[in-house]
Amino acid sequence: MRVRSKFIVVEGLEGSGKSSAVKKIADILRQKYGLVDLIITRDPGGTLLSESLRNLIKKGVNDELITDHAELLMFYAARVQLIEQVIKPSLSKNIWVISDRYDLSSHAYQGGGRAIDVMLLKALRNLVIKNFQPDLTFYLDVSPIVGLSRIFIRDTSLDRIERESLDFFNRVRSCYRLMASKNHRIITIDAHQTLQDVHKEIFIYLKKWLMVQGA
Ligand code: Z5A
Repeated sequence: MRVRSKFIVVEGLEGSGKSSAVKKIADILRQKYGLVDLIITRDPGGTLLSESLRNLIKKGVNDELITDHAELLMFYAARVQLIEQVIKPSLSKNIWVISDRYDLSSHAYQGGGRAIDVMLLKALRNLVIKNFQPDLTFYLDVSPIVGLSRIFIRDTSLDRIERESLDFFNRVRSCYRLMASKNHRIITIDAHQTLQDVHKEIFIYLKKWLMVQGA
């Protein structure tokens, strides 16, 4: 591919189909565009430290309450490590990066869900990641009831965040939708459709976007 490497992110509530969308995007880039230099990663995760933080965040430590601010800082610690150790070095070697979640998740879950002050989130983002943003984000929009029921069918043991209330996930979703409506680099896909239709929409948009990029 002649186009310089890009950073593409998939966002959404649990059960929105992010993981399969990430794989689909990679398949499209490899099979239809012959791209070989491509990695898939996830946030939180993608490095040893970030994967350890991911475990801590999801499982907690015994019964100790994790405060909202401690949780937020763990997400940013995991993210900065992923950016500096994996994402930026890959892009600089012209390797494309596709990530399951990124910074928008903190705004939706910690800002929307936990109601952490937006000024604090912005300050942290400016301090830690500055202007480093994805070239393109697909936001898979699904209602919490549909998303969580898909997850529950897959696995009946829920992690610390998945055990939050429906109100929490409704706030997360509202925040995602609001932010997607304000940013032209975030493409909303209706994830209530069949997986096949979701993937078809992703393909159509990606194809158009790549053409604009000169592919
Ligand atoms: N979090 C945060 O709070 N702040 C942050 O800054 C960041 C994250 C970065 C990460 O956990 C948790 O951290 C997450 C947000 C929070 N917490 N919660 N709750 P995770 O990575 O383990 O969880 P996840 O990101 O939500 O992944 P997931 O549960 O695997 O969801 P998914 O990737 O969207 O789902 P999937 O594996 O693609 O699909 C799930 C199932 O649904 C599967 O059986 C599919 O076949 C089915 N599915 C998906 N789409 C469809 C459609 N369209 N039709 C029918 N069935 C479908």
